[in-house]
Amino acid sequence: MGRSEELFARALASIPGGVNSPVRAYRAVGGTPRFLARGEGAFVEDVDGRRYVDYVQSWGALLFGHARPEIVEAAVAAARRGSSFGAPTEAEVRLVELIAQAMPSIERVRLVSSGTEAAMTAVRIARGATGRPKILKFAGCYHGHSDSLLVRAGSGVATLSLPDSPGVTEAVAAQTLVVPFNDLEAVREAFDAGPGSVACVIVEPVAANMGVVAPARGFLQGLRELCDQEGALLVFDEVITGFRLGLGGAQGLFGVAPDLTCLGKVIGGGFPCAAVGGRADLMERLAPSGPIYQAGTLSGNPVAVAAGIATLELIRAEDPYPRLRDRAERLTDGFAPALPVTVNRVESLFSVFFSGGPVRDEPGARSADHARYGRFFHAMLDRGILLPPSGYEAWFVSTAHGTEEIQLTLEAARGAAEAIAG
Ligand code: KE4
Repeated sequence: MGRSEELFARALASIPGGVNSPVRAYRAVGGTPRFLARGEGAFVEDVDGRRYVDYVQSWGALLFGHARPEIVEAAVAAARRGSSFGAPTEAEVRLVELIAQAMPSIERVRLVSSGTEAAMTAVRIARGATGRPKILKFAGCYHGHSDSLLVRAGSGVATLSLPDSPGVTEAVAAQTLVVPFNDLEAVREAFDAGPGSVACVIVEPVAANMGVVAPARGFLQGLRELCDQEGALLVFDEVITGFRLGLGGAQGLFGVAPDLTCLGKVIGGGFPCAAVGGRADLMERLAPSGPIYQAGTLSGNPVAVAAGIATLELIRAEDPYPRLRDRAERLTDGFAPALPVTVNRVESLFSVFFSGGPVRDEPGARSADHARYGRFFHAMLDRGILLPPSGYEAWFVSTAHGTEEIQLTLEAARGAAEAIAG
């Protein structure tokens, strides 16, 4: 038995499911999760000393790979000055100015500690600002685990939504409408079913939690127009796409300005920092400027903020996006001959479906062969490549993924394709 197995057995005796976030338990792909000991650039090393090219990259937080020196040194220096004050600091102002400079729709920013908090706060701002009770989300999109957003579609668009977890009440679920991604007609029907009742539409502008699914042509602009017609707010959850698809995120790439934006992952550089931002007239409703309450002991934490500033300054200095796109393109182009897969890619963000046809929404993602993805995952793991342990997750390249890492991955993929054939 290796040390991962030993540690997993120990962890199961003290942590629910042995992990501190469900996807890490490998339930979707089977087997024992690899316990990791260290990361460096594109690589991670497990507790048995095995090295892997890593395409999880802390679920997209690490644009520059593991342990990028400038980011680590910034965090260490900040920690040496005191890890947390619970008081305002200059660094927080600097970070939110860097964010606002990158995304013109963002006039004010409130820093929080997780994407869940950012999305939860955006929903509260929308309800508080509009006085409307309902929110609308899309099947297959994930916005963290706050009650209002752990809701799935009922049998039909107009029928009541259902809790997507025990502990979420039917009363809460009833206030969240869930419609198919990329379906503007369903959004229009949902608005018509309850005129004046929808506070906001919240969407991952490029879905990345059902695997990657791009917005259909005109979809995001259509949401903007429908929200304007209906007096609802448009919320872009850019926790993954923000500073991943480009300096301006998805809103910059597609030219659609939301009223509120959720950010996370990259802006913390691997440390717990997330944000909700947007129009000043909306954000100023947050306490203490306005009556909508929101708070957090570690919001704007100096160590996390230092890592975030270092990350955003590296982005400005290096413009990583052409390289990231090139790496992803060479990888996904290289897969085609070796694997019977559908690859959905937007810039450097992509995922791989073992599916015979296109994947444009959650049913399409669900119809892919996820058992085969599990076999592929393990065949690649055996060949030194660590993929996301679920076919519903995006793959993340970093600037540390160079030609050698791409070649290693493509060679492994050819071997894995043979191993899982049939
Ligand atoms: P956190 O609360 O996990 O920081 O962020 C929630 C969240 C919000 N919005 C989007 C678009 C997200 O993708 C996430 C979290 N992403 C998952 C991976 N798909 C994090 C990994 C995990 O749950 O362990």
